[in-house]
Amino acid sequence: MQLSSDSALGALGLNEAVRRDALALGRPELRLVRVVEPQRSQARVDDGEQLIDATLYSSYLAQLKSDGDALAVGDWAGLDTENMLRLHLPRRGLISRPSKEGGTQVVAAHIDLALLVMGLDGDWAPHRLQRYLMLVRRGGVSPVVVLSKRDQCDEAEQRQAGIQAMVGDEVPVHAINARSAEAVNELRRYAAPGRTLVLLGSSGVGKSTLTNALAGSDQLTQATRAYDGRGRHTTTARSMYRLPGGGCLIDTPGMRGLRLTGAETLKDAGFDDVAVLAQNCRFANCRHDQEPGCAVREAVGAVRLTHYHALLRELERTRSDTLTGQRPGDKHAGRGARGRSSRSR
Ligand SMILES: Nc1nc2c(ncn2[C@@H]2O[C@H](COP(=O)(O)OP(=O)(O)OP(=O)(O)O)[C@@H](O)[C@H]2O)c(=O)[nH]1
Ligand SMILES: [Mg+2]
Ligand SMILES: [Zn+2]
Repeated sequence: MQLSSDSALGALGLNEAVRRDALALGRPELRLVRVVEPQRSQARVDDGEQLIDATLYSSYLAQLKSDGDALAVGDWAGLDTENMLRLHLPRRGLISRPSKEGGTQVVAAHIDLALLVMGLDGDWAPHRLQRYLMLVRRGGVSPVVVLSKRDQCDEAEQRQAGIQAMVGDEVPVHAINARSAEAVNELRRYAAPGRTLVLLGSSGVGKSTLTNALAGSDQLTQATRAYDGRGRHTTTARSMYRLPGGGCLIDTPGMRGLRLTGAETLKDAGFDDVAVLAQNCRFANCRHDQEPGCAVREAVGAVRLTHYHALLRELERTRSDTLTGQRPGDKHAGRGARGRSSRSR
């Protein structure tokens, strides 16, 4: 594949792994481009130097359709001399969600970091944030929590502390007013050449406001925007913007009804420590509830433990046997382990 200059592609978010994939592919007739805004059979792509309106080559489109797949924003793709897209590279850092039809829908590809935005106003729903966390971690993407509308909430600090307790110390949690300059300064640290960020969260939480502030307002005019029923601008397509310091940011439309697939694990939710601690509970089938000699209840804070139990119930409802993967110390591994005994470890 042909690659434009390292600095041009770095500004587009190209990292070493993708670069290697592109070079390993051969195909000297194709140029490496990044998908900025996909449509059904067309896509706006960036080759590092310019934006190009490309068309998906018929056999590539047919292949995608038969796989129940689609080109995604953030995909790295191969463009021929006729501005036809011929393929996309293997996806790393993938955000995908269960679709209504029972398959999966790719939300964004080649993502390094996801900014999970939740409003401190009426949008408040910690269990939903937990779902986003699992979705993101499952795709190999690091999460950062952004609590917006701090100016609309009197108890922002307590709520931020509560969320921090829920997600654990490894996940940064910011409480910001998306319309302030200070928000930009706080979040800008996550941008870097060779890195791609995505904004995820419900409609109206301030994703586009943040995009606007981080990427520069002139870029937002590129986005497909429409008024929703309440006379408000709402994002209708996923699009990618370059950030001034290098790297890029993908703005997405608000997700509705984010469901679990059952394939999520407690590890994805950041509860891998519970399984380890549970090895020291007195009872092998300890639910870490009222049992005497529970090692988890002592070590895990009350807030996190409440979220742990809520999530466990939710995951059990999805009747997944993936959840109960036979990780050492996971005392919930018994159920669902049947039928997988042939799989050696
Ligand atoms: N007061 C206040 N208003 C905010 C904040 N963040 C966003 N808003 C306002 O909330 C409204 C919705 O913001 P958007 O940025 O369009 O929300 P979005 O997340 O992009 O919404 P969708 O595109 O529908 O998914 C706008 O009027 C913003 O100005 C905030 O932190 N404080
Ligand atoms: Mg928006
Ligand atoms: Zn216990």
